[in-house]
Amino acid sequence: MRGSRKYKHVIETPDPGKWELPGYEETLPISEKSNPITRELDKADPVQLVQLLRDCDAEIFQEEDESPIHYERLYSESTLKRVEEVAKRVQEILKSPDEGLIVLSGCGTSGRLAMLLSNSFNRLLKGLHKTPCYTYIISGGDRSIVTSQEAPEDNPRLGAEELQRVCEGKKQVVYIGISCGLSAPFIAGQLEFCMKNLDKFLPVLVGFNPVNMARNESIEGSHFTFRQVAERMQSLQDGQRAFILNPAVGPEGICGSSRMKGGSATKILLETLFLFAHKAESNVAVTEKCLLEILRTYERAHKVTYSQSKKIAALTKQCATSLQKKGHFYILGWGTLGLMGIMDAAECPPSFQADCGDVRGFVRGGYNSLENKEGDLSSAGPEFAISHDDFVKSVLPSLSETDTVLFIFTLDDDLSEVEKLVTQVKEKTSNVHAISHAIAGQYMPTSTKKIIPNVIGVTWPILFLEYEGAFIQKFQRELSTKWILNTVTSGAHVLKGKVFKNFMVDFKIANSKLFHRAVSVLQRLSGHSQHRCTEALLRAIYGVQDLPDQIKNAAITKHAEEASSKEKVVPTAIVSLLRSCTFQESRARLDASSTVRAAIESSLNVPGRKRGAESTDSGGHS
Ligand code: F1P
Repeated sequence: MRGSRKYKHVIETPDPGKWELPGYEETLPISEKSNPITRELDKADPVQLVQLLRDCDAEIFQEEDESPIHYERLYSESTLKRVEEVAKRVQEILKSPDEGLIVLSGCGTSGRLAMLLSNSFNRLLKGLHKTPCYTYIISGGDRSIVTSQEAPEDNPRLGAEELQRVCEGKKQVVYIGISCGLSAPFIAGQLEFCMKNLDKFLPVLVGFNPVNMARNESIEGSHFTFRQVAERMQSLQDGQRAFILNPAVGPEGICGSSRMKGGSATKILLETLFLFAHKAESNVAVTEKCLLEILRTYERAHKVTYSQSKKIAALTKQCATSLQKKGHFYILGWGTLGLMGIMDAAECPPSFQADCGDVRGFVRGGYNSLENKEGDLSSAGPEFAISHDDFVKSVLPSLSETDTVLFIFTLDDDLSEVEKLVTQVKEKTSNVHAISHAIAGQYMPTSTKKIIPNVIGVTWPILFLEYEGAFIQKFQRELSTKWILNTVTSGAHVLKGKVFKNFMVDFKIANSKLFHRAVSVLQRLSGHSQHRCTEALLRAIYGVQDLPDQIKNAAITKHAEEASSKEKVVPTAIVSLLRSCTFQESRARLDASSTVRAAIESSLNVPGRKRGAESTDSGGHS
């Protein structure tokens, strides 16, 4: 395939994976398939783990091929063309910022990225003495930036109301709804609202599944499914009244974890689109070549980042050691790199049932630096304390040798401040690491080098670009940091036994998408029917062996509400299915086992159990 590549690539993208072949986990959308690259992720050592996740990330840049099912990709002509079309519409807003607005909206990681991007491009405009015209919406409001609030994701009405509120008084709105899995009801509600008001709104959907794989379960409190909404948008696309940007980027390294590739691809795709729009607005002649040049800087970021694989592996191992010893992993960042730490930490509880204190992110300047709409939220609870001062006040006194602290900065940040904080931390723990971003020719001062024992030094080539060049550099650093952190925290939880093969097996069922994912994982691991797996899951959620009709017939959001405060729900259901035992016995076995993974492994090896069920292809978006 490589010979037929149209574009000159910066990195070697993997050959097309088995996931693209007809019949591979056929009933599942790409975003929920298990990636063949990471099938043995749970048996990998830290070095292999980083290599496997690196290869998964490289798939983002893979080109469309000529296999029987060929998916549209980031570099496909059709994708690039649509990016250009949307960029033109963004330019119209940039020309009359008082009347227009560009709204980015998403749930969870997608919403956090919506904030990051809207702030970045407003800053870019302010630097040119122009009026900021970007804004963001995150389901659950600004609290969801720092912590995971998954339930509002299920509410299409909330989404539509919030969009209407944000756009009041505006004449033209480019609305960009991000849902990596083409699945969030909150976003479906907003798209539906836009399509009812096409004179004012241009709806744009961003995600990483083809439309025929969009979620097709009915949405509570509405008459449409996500797929129906996406199909209507598709029919409006010919007349350029709506757009869908949905290149395939391959399944996640950890099945369904859209914070990883989904989040990275969102950042790459939308930053490229906006940079392109801004370039054109400044009357620079823009061509497809321009788009490709921007995309290539991201490919270069992949190469530069993973050239540090050995050190990333060492940090992953250290983070895992801390978590295994019931210690903590603290991430202290400067500027938007601090936000990358907060974003990463926020996803550990829902993905791995981590305690919200296990991995925590802090940013210099706290909420002032985040520039979130609702301002200082630190009074909302201890987990909302996110400044370095908060760290010094509330964490430092109890910091110990079991904890690991990671500092993330650029060599342009105030290094005396970094050194001061490192010195304080070193009095409590020797496990101090750093990610330091430099531009070629910049060197870390000896005083800093001396006090930080383990530094992942990422050096970026100088970009001879005009004003936007500085932003591209910032975007590269953010993405690189995101890749490292996703790898480190996901990898550490794999090493902690929270993943079986490449399936999350101990995640929080906090909304309907996650409920369906749980049933699908149960089917794939046990080989049992959807009905039997759903019942096993309900027993684990409600803690009853005989399920009354009242439970069986309750809405999925009710199950999610009940499950969100419970522990080990998914593992209990898995072990009970594998051993055909009660949920109580299953729970007791899990409690006696060293890790969730070990309990599942030993249950699979029970004598007399039907082998091979774990490879059964079933479940998915109905
Ligand atoms: C939204 C999201 C993810 C998060 C988790 C739950 O997904 O909140 O960001 O990592 O998996 O769902 P999506 O709507 O962007 O697919």
